[in-house]
Amino acid sequence: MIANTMYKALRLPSLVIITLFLFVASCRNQDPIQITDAWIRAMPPSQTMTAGFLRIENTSPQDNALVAVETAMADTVEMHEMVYENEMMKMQPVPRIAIPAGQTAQLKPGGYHLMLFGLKSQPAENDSVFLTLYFEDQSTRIAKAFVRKTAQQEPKTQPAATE
Ligand SMILES: [Cu+2]
Repeated sequence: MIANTMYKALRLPSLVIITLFLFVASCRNQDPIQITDAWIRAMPPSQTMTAGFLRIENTSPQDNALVAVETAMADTVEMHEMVYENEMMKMQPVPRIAIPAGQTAQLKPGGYHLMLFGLKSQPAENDSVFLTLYFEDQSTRIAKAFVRKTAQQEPKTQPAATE
């Protein structure tokens, strides 16, 4: 009887502690940098370069920026922006792509994008490629990008799926 009462007395606080622990653990697992929709444009075999796109959400209260990208499948990766100059759209390298606190940087056709130069192999459609992303806060992420011919259609009625 005494043992049973003690057991009951112990049980409630330990449940609370476990719940708190799980809550803290789940907060810690939530990466403030969320990368979604990473893809590389499939190119004809004669091409030695291609473009890459992704969405980077910064859920933290600190500003951040993408400062460099690497992949094993290309000699170099540059970050580019599109600018309108002399009545023409042209692209040029940028040293960083800002991701302000609470905002999302969109790398997409017609805007910011990655350029992969010196492809070591020709990525086939539906292959996946790993990109190493370097951020201004000294952190690094690995993103899995799928090889596609065109941007995936944005769902009109539902929010985009997150990984
Ligand atoms: Cu470019």
